Amino acid sequence: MKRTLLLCTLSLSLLTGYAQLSVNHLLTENLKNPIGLGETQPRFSWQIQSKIRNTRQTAYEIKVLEGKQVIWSSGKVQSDSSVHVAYKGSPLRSDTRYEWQVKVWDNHGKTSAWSAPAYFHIGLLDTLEWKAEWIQAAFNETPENRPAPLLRKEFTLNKKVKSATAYITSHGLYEAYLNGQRIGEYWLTPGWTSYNKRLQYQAYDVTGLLQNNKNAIGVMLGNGWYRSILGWRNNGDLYGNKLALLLQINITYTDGSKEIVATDGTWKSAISEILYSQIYNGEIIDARNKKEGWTKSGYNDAAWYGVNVLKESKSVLIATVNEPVKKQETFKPIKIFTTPAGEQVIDFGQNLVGWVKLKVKGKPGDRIVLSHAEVLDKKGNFYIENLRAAKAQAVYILKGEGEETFHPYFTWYGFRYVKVEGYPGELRPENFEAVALYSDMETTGTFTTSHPLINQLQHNIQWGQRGNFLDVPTDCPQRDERLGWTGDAQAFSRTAAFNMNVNNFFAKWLKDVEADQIDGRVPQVIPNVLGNNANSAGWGDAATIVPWNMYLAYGDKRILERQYNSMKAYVESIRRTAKDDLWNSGWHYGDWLFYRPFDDNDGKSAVTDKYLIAQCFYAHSTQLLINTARLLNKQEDVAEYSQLLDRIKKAFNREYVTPSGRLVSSTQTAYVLALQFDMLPQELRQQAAKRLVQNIESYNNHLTTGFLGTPYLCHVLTKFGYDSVAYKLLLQETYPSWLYPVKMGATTIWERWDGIKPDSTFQNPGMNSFNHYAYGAIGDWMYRKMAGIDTYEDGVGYKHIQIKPHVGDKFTYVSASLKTYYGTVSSTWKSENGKFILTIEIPVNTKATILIPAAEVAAITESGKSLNDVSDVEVVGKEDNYVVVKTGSGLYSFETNDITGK
Ligand code: RAM
Repeated sequence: MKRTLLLCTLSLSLLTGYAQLSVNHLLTENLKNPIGLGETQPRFSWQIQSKIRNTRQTAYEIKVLEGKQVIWSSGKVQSDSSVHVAYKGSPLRSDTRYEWQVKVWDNHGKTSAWSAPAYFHIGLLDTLEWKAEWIQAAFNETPENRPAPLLRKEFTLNKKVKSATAYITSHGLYEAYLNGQRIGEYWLTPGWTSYNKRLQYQAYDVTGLLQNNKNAIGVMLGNGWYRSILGWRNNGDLYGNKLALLLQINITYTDGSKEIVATDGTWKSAISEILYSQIYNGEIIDARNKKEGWTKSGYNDAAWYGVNVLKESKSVLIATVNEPVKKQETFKPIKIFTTPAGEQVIDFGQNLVGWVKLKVKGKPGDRIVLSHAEVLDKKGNFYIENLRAAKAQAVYILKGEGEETFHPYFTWYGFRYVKVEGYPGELRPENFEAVALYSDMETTGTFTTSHPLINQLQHNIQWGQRGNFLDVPTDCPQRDERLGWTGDAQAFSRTAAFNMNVNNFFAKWLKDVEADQIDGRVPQVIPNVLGNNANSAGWGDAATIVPWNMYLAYGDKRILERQYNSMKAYVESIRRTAKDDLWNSGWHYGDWLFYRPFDDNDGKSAVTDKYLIAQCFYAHSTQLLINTARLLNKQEDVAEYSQLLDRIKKAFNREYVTPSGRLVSSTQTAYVLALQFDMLPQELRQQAAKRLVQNIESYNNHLTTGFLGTPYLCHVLTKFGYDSVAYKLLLQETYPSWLYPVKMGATTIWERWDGIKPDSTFQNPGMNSFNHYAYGAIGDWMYRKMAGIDTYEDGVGYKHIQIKPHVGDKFTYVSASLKTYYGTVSSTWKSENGKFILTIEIPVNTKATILIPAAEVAAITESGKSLNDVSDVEVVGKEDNYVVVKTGSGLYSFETNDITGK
């Protein structure tokens, strides 16, 4: 009796638990509890949990508190918005922490409790609030001898501290300590922006690091992007030739009084153990020069140098928008071996970006040299030719007192293998660890299938992203390059937004795109350190494509509002050069690194006319500008650019298309771009798609596209009903293909389709990165078409989700998930014993249109019930080989006969 009662109560509470509505995962400006925001109207997002299907928010209420006092209440707002809801209260104050909570009402008549509080902290909104002065170490340097400076200061606090925030930035990179403890977990701060125009500061809550009475702060500076050599013309000091620090700690005492500790002329400076630091070449650290205890109080700095105070405007200072770089995965050696050439090499099993931390015991002055490589050559020797001029070394000189630990501070390497020279004693795995560094973005996507090679491809795409999202989107993280190439960024941006939350990462970078535009033209790398300001088609278009992709993926309209001028200026800059609406001048990269066999005696090179490409991108950017103008209610621009677009397409057809619909370049990229960007009149599209397929077949089902055609290749095939051809390309294992590098042992995406040739020799070392993301752009098709997860434009950011799997007959299952701002969307399809099972997860407060590959409604069940009997799934009709249904949130499992041909 008692037991039954207990069981009853249990199941009752479970039941009520199920019925509960709750809110969590609160974000401010897309970040969890951010410190130092620069926004005056930060936007809030939250997620809602309910086990009841078809749950929508009908109303919300937000309250913002300062301490215990509510400073803004939205009141109950009848709305289904739960993402990017802007603060509308009285002005927020600098250097202040606020908490916020939200509660929601749903369409089932339920009300949630108030969420647990989240907080955000506003940084220094006005440059006048910077009391700190820029300081520089006062010791002399020569261009050959530029050791990293240390800067320190002791101070006394006589009252009890309630809260304290440190605001820090630098010319160069900084690493700061308070009372012997590292401030924060970020690396390579303040990150990379177009420093002369925009310099980020970071804010840290240092309340817990301060001590009663005596305190000491110490900061080390490194050359970083500020004055390392960047580009390949031996250009250093691109932003200035002296490192400097700007730091202040804003302290509030428990009695309400305030104090600021800041950089000024009273600080001291010294030479650190980092004798040399360059991004490309690496670092030299001499532990004998370590100043033990320099970040603690009581250290004797009598022999230290003073500092120079720099008079410089602080108007370029901005708050940090994106997630700074952090240490991420770590790797232990999978193999330590001697190469045929006699080198001692460690294999970490993964091509990654970061550095190696090592432990060692030795004699004073022992010198260890670590060299970094991505690959071994044909014979198994350490291969560094593709690093070009980058030395990519870490040199450690031992102090010789017990066990010592070394790692670099202000540089990074792209590597899988490390050659070790001069290490005293045997190389043991426990003494070496590789640490991956990248911007601390949330991992949002998963993608797995029944096909191991495709899973490895996905792994490689993710690692291509991890290795190249180091504060700015870069290309080659290993050689003397590491630049923010715009073309690569736009090509990969949509894939990137599946794997990780790149919303703020790109929001920040796009501001640098705008800052570096010249008369609207977009330089080829951002920040622009090459000084090249010519528009190259497909590169400059990052200015329109990336904001639009961020809008689609995250529903972030503010990015479009803020980039509108930049987008428009870019289109206008092309318009100014175009003649009769044709963009047929200037230098262009074209379909970079397309298929080009060395012995091209039968015309197999896939050369696409560069101006044909340019015209396609001109149209595409204009289209995105029109879309944006429409959203932002700029009707005049909509009209103006719609007419322009019409003329651009007409000019394209006049110049590049024969009357029967053949393009002057008979390449895959030409047809792909023309079809993807709707360049051809409706009646010529299907035949063009057919020509594309014929072209692919003429290469025996191989792709021949470069950076610009590749992202859209499979999309175009799918759009025109050629899924099976798209799958053939995807699964192609011989060069050129996505799986060829996988078969050759790649752990990342390569810059070239044949970085390593079938005979194990290398492509031209002048340009052969093994960690590049451009060709990884196939990831977008894998998520959107194979797994079928997409967002509709009438509900961007996955407010209105599409699930439409395109089933490939070589797969028995494909499973993908995506953490959206609303919650997790997932789609898994399985083909099992003649049955097709589609399992789907749709987050609360979104709706979904699901296309189930099935011949008829009657053949489908959902969670075991005939679909016709499921009241909360609305059958809409049929579309091609799909039954179309509409649902709201919840878990759904559809089953039907397998009509997919397996
Ligand atoms: C090389 C790289 C880079 C590309 C440029 C044009 O530097 O391949 O990714 O954008 O060329």
